Amino acid sequence: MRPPAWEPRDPKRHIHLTFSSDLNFCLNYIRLKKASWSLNSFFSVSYKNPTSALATCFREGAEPKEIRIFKMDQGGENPASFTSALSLTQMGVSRVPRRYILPPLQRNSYLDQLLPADPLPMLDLAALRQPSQRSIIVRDLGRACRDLGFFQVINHGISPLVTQSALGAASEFFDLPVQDKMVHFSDDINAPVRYGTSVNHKNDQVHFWRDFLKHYAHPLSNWINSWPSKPPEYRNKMSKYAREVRELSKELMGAIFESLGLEGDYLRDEMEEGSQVMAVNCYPPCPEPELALGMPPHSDYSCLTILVQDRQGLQIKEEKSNKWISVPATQGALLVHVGDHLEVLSNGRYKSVVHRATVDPESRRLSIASFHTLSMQKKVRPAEELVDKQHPIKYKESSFADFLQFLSATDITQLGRKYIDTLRVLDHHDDIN
Ligand SMILES: O=C(O)CCC(=O)C(=O)O
Repeated sequence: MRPPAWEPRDPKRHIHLTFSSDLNFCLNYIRLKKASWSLNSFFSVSYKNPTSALATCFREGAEPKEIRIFKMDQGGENPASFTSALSLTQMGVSRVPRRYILPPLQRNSYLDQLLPADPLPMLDLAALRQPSQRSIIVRDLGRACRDLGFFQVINHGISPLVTQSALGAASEFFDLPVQDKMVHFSDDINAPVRYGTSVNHKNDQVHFWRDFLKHYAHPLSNWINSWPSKPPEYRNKMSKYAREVRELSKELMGAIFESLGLEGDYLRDEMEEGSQVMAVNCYPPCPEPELALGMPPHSDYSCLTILVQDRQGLQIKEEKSNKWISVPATQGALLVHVGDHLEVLSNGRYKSVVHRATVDPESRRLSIASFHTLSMQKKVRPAEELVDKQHPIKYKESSFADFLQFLSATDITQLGRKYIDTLRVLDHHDDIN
């Protein structure tokens, strides 16, 4: 018999869901273990198919502490495993397991919140298409990118039907049985389609209350066939949104370059060939939202990230006060983050926004973040037009591929591990704090 893929470390405290390529082996192993665990174990198999089992063992009356989902490779070897936040919620945990508990200073506390004096920028993009108003909205866009690195847009051209369908497809995906989602599970952050949890669960010291599906989205024809085939309408609904949000990103980038005084066609071809990655996020109801977060503070690697959500949960950091601002949900609005690559391109005139996702005790939240930057290997560097004696080069060049390398080697959930910090050129004027 092949050795078991995973040995419980402390069967008195731990609960396991086990995936195996060999159903009988898996079930026999658990039955065998059950006796030696000498627990009042309850044992059930939730899902079965010829190649997998999902089993639950727990002491009667005990709180589930840990759930492991296994996926073997095709030969039944190399088990990869993770704990899904959604499975924990579905099991009805009333406390978050220890691995989700943040140090007190990193929790979502009202003491760290800022109620801004002015409402967050909400830009009406209809004005971009009206020659008499364009310069005003371009100026406002520039101001939002400079002051906060964040704004919301309305009249963005994407119909509510398209955004609602995409969020509906996301919801149906997360509602699938575990084995259908596990088809897309991967530990490899370079995988073009990846179902997972937390941020980079292999590296994360503290885990985050999020399950996600990430997939590349441009050129769509290269990737769409590897997107989930279940639920059946997923590809159709998500691709409609992917196409439209990409058009919006190009329109916004054009206007933002204009606000920097760059030529109208600046990097137009490069953005046309650029990359688009979509992160479809699910933040299940969390029994102790004051102890955990859905996403840690981070900035995005992209030039721009456009986010659609079904309810409130995003917080952005106001750098001056070092406090968090909760972004109110506005029907029909899309949220836009300045990412690290735009900070680099603008040579620091615009700042990538640090943000995080909070969780709610009652409601599940869904969001779809669409990340836009140049193609995988293309280096982003400060625009020559924005570099002179008064504004010396502040950043090294970097590509999306460089970011992935950074992410695979770094636990970004630890405070102070920001990609943009690795790109800064240090000189005696530098004021990193
Ligand atoms: O869901 C959110 O509000 C934030 C998502 C996010 O930051 C991300 O996917 O990188």
